[in-house]
Amino acid sequence: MQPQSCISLSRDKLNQLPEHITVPGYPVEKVTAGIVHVGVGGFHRSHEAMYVDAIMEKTGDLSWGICGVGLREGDRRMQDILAAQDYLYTLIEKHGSGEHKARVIGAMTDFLMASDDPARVIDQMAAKQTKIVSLTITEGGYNFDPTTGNFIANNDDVQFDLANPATPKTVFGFLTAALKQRKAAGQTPFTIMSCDNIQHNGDVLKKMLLSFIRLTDVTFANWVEQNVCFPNSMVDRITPATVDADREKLQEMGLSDGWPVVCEPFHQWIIEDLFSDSRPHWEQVGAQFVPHVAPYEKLKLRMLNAGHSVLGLVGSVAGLDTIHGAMAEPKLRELLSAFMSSEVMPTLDAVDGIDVEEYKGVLLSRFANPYIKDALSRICLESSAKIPVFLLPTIKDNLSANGSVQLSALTLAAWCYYSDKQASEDGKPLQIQDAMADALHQAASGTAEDPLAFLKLESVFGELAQDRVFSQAYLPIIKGLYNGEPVLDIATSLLSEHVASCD
Ligand code: CS2
Repeated sequence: MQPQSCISLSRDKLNQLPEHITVPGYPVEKVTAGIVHVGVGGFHRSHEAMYVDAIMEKTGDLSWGICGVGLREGDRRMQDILAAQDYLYTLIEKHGSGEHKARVIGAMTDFLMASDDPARVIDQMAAKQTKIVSLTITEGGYNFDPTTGNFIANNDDVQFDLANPATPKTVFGFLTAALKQRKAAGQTPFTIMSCDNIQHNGDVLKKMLLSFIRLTDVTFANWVEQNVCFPNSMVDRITPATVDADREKLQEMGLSDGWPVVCEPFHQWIIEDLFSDSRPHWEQVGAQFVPHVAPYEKLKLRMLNAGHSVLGLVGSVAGLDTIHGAMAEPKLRELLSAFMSSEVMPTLDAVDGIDVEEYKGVLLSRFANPYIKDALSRICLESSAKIPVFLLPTIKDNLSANGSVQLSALTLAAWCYYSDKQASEDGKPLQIQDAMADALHQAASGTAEDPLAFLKLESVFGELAQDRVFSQAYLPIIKGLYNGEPVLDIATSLLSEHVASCD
């Protein structure tokens, strides 16, 4: 039950909210949509939408609001909840000191479910006032084959879109239809901005979209190639899934919000300054526009995201539940720190203005924030799309430079154990939430007969199983795990071997 003094979030109640909840200083009803965003999840709401809210607050230019688009049926709940509260929601920043700061974000103007009315989504993207179409569709949403980097065309939805261009289902179909309208109207195209954790995210998106368009219209693909900008970007803010306790906490603060978003105080956005049309001056609210994003992306994906996967996969097998819980386990914390220093840092490029040691220290304290309560299950979901982006490039670089791959091998072995047993070492069930769940389970379950069976899943690992150096690192680890040696003991012996080899 809602406490009596608790107010339900809506535009007309904004001026009644308690003082400790920050509300937009601009008139939210006057915001218009200059951005269409596909994939309105927690991360979009804690990151890009927060920057949009901040820039509108700072400049009073209200033409940069966001019209959300949901492509999956699973997005409908978000649409229903946001629509019921005039597209407002609360962002709760959880500081390491225990302080919670709540702020209502007024950046969203609307939310369209693509399957309800595909033409409306196309029109919204094609409308002259739309300057940017941005995406957070997860690493798996880009439809690329992780081993070849090519577009996967033999997929039902892609085939549907090729046959039904006016009523598409995929992001590629919508972008194509909207860009065609824009071109036919003789208008400047919108910028297409990926905000997903993929190295060269803009370039990858461009390549995927052009491959899709080329299947039916080479001339139009050439026009898109020459006229549409796809900036690369590095995005960062740890955003765990919202749980009921977050809603209750907000109610105690006097506000009822069906789906607030929680996050850490830290946020970073580094964007390549490459836009087809105008853009918000996000640099005035903390974003950085740079000519080359690649070194920043590489740093973040390999240190933070892969670091998360190390804690997520090894920690889950060890029976732990959360990132901060994993950080409180000294063996895991040490494993993570050694992984970053000895396997990731040697593969990084110099990054302007960033001291990588310091960056690592900040990461370790971000991960240790006990109020974030980031579930390892969130980190482990869709690992088949994450590991090829976050970790395999590091392994590849180390293999070609004679670098160390042992701690990466331990992470892959833990993933194999997880996928095979679907339980932690102490018997707690672990669910595989992954588009490739069956293939992962099937490959991993061959391990007892062939210890390299998991790595032979070529659609994820490419030719890694055939690399002698890697398999020499992996084999004793996987055998140890399957012989009942605890994963954290294996980590400890790898770390002591590592220290001995550095002496
Ligand atoms: C996480 C990311 O999904 C994951 O595995 O590593 O969601 C991570 O929390 C964000 O990229 C932080 O910016």
